[in-house]
Amino acid sequence: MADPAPLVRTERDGDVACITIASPPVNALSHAVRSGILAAVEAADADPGVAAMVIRCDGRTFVAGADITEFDRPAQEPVLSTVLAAIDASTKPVVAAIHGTALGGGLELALACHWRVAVASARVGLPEVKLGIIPGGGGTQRLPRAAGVEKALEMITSGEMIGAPAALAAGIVDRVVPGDLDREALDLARAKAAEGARPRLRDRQAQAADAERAFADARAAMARKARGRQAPEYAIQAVEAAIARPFDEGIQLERTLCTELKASAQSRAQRHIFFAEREAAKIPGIGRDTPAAKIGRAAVVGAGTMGGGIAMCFASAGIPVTLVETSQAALDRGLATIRGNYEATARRGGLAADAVETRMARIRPSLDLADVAGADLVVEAVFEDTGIKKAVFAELDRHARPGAILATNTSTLDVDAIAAATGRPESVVGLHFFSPANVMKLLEIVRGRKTDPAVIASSLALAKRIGKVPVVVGVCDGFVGNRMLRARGRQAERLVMEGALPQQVDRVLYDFGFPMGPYAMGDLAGLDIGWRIRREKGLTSPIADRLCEQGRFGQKTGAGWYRYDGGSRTPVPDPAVEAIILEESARAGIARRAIDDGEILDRLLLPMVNEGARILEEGMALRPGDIDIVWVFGYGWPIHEGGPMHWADARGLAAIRDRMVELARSHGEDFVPAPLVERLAADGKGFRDLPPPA
Ligand code: T1G
Repeated sequence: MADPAPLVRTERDGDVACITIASPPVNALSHAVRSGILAAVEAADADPGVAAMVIRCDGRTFVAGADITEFDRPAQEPVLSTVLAAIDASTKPVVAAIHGTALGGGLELALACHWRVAVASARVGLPEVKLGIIPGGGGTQRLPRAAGVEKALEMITSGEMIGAPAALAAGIVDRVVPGDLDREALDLARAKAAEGARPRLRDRQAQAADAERAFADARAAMARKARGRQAPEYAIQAVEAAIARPFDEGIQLERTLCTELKASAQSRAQRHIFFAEREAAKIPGIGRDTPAAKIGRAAVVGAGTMGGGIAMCFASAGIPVTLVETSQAALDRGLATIRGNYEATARRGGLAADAVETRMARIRPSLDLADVAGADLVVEAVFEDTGIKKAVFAELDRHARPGAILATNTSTLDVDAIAAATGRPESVVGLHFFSPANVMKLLEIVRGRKTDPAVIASSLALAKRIGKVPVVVGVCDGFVGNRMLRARGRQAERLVMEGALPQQVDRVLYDFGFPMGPYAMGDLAGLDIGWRIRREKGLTSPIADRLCEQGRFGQKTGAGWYRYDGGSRTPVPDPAVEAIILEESARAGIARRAIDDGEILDRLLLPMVNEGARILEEGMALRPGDIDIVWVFGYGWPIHEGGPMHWADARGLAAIRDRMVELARSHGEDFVPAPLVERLAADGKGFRDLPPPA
């Protein structure tokens, strides 16, 4: 057998050594790649026939960073900093030629070079914080020296990428080239060799307009945006060292902090989410050869909160969309809300002013359902009622073109029953967006009994195009997310009946890392919907029913579980609510007791884990990681806790099972361990040990 192609090779172009990294798919810096670069740089430096070097990549991108799959193993020499030290020590100029994305260790490699040339479409960033770590190849020391402290802090703490033109303006790349990247890089290398120029970022002083203020601002921003996460604070400390200490000391500190974070539970959780997000898009039986329809035009039926938000998703992604309502007033209201949302984003600087009009122009309002005829995909977002939805689908069946995808945005109803209202159930799928649909990343793709695999493939491709994170789920009451939410909600209600107050329950979840607890969330969503559904089904919820009877529907009425004074969105605990709670506890004959935070957390989260296990047993989710993705991207489960199934694994499933058994004694069946929990715990395993779906 022929030797495999080398991951790093050197070719000579005159007196320039062109070092190419060829390690698909993203040229990650695995041990073999690091060794290859080091050997190539040292060889070129020692070769008297070489005057300069270019480092470039084959394939779709420059180096996208360290190889994340190696993080669980001890670091093996040459580590990245050893490779970069060799570039620092090089007696010949080294030019990085960047296309695609230079991320993490990839950007650090480029920053260690003497010059950086990029194509205009290239993007660069240090996304390490998104994996719960900080850069470990000198990024926290070289980026502030290249771009200044303010810019470096912004990029390193957010992890966001910037485009080549912005990188040029910031001083991160030296040239953006319109034409042949390799040619330009080679020419530059030769010219610099002739000049004898070899500027190193390590020799520069990092500049700051107002360093003290920059660090204080970064800390304040992170306290808001990354509450509970360690990595951003460590990143700030490392950047502080970039101005306060000599380069080599800064590198040392960065390395220590990065190594500590790599071993942390938070980083393990965030890496789990990185890979789970990519796994979730892989569905057995659906491959590259499954034909996915190109969505040229979409239609949305219903211009309410959900429908309007969904239409925005399409318009923002450049997909023209027909928005259908039954009355002009409803249509006008819907369009005004959409415009208001876009304008608000533009005011905050998130959107160019003319982009508001471009996007609005992509939305074609209509009062005639027959107008869905031109669409490749129709999303129904009408009132949550099976009868109404079936009637809409019967109509869609008449008007939509053959082969169009017919999607329902139902959050609870039976997608198979809705599909049966059409003569083409194979074209019907659930596309469950989360509110607000233009903001929340999660998309549950609900696969009906008869849904064609090509429709699933198209839905997955569409999700990627509109920037959503898709998870394919089966048809069951509440699908994955809301089904588990209900398990949590039952306990939230009981905790309040037994002795806790809404603000205590909410605080425990907030402290865990959720943006808000169930009571604040209920007030935000509105309590009247649940009340109406309970009445229809003949159900009661003593405290919530009384709040609704008093017209306390949540934020929109200025009062719900909390008070909202003068139109404020800040929940204020309300003695009137406490009085109702005490009365209802007494009426139910419950002697209230103090409930500690630990019990509250277990009572809320363990039933979710248990319900998640049942969802897996029933095959309603393909993998535990899919459930984690639903919770992180749809419900604000803190990413550094990795989602409910990862959280249970991290705590140890045997310990989880034991605690469930203990709680089941006094709190009933929500805590009786699901057979899957029992089985895995008995074998000393976790959800992560389940075999991949076949
Ligand atoms: N390591 C290992 N595998 C990776 C990888 C990486 N860095 N990046 C991507 N993959 C795999 C991914 O799992 C998938 O595999 C395939 O490549 C294609 O990815 C020392 C500490 C580059 C923008 O965080 O953001 O550098 O599923 O589906 O949409 O400071 O991948 O096909 O089997 O996402 O075109 C910092 C992470 C590391 C970049 C491409 N770097 N990657 O997006 O394809 S830490 C990152 C991405 C670090 C140093 C340190 C994206 C992408 P599979 P994909 P894509």
